Amino acid sequence: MTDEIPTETDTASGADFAAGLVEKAAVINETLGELVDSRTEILPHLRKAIKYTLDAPGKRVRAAIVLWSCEMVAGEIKPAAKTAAAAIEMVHTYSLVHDDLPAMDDDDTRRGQPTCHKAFDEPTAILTGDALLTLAFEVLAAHVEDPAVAVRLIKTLAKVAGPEGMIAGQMADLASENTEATLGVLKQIHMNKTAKMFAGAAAMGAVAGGANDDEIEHLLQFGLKLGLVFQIADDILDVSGTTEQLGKTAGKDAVQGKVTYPAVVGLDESRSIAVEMTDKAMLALYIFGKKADPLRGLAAALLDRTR
Ligand code: GRG
Repeated sequence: MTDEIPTETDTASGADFAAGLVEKAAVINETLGELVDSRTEILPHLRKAIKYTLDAPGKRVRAAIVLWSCEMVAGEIKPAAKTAAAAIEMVHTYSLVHDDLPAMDDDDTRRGQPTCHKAFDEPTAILTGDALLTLAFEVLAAHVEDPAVAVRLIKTLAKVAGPEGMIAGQMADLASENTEATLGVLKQIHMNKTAKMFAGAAAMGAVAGGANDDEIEHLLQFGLKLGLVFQIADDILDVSGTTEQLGKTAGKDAVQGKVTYPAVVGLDESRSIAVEMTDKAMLALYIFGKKADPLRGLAAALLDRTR
């Protein structure tokens, strides 16, 4: 271990990061395919909808963080990390399917294709989300060999995705539409809605890799900061990106009166806050030294992402 704080030149290049993400996404897609295919009693219509949503080209960022985090602490991707990566991708995908429903954000496009309720119907989309959410916890219970690791992974995922995490954020996000939220309230919403899932991903990878409590805590802090940057970038892209580029409807936040960073502090200040948060994310990695370079590359790339 080293207490040296790496400089920008120590981080992986954008090309390294992109190649790393492609490699991780292949592992995640294969694991997701195996896990769903091995559940032979899923009815054909539901299976079709599950595969439709899971096979769509999501970026797999949260799942990749699980794998990078495990690789960093253990020197390899442990089987438990593959299961954990698939589980968090299932929970994330469920949240997108439900978020797109008419009762929530009412969207037609997701991951570059018609949303689940448009391609199928609303009851199927509700049940697809329910199925992905429950399957995530079943695979962790069934496939993680060490029961203590399985319980810790289940607890972490439930905490960050549940009523004190993503669901709290979604609830507050809906309640804040067309209100004048302060920066503090906005940060709280983004922390819960988005950042905690990133923190959970980083912590789950660490748990799967056998990290100690101090390492897990640093990775949780890294994930929180990174997740906030990811959401600020999302808010900025909603203003500056196109629907084709994003694979989802651009410009919706303003139409729906969403509380976002650009709406509250403007585009320039949003970018400054994202840069500052990225620095804080990098700082949380200092205890890992050079081994954290892939996560540093990820943090640098998320700051400048275009989709
Ligand atoms: C419905 C319980 C429930 C929660 C919904 C995820 C979410 C909470 C809402 C979706 C809308 C939104 C802007 C959420 C913030 C998190 C976010 C930016 C999600 C999109 O994640 P990406 O860009 O998506 O990683 P892909 O498709 O690449 O996986």
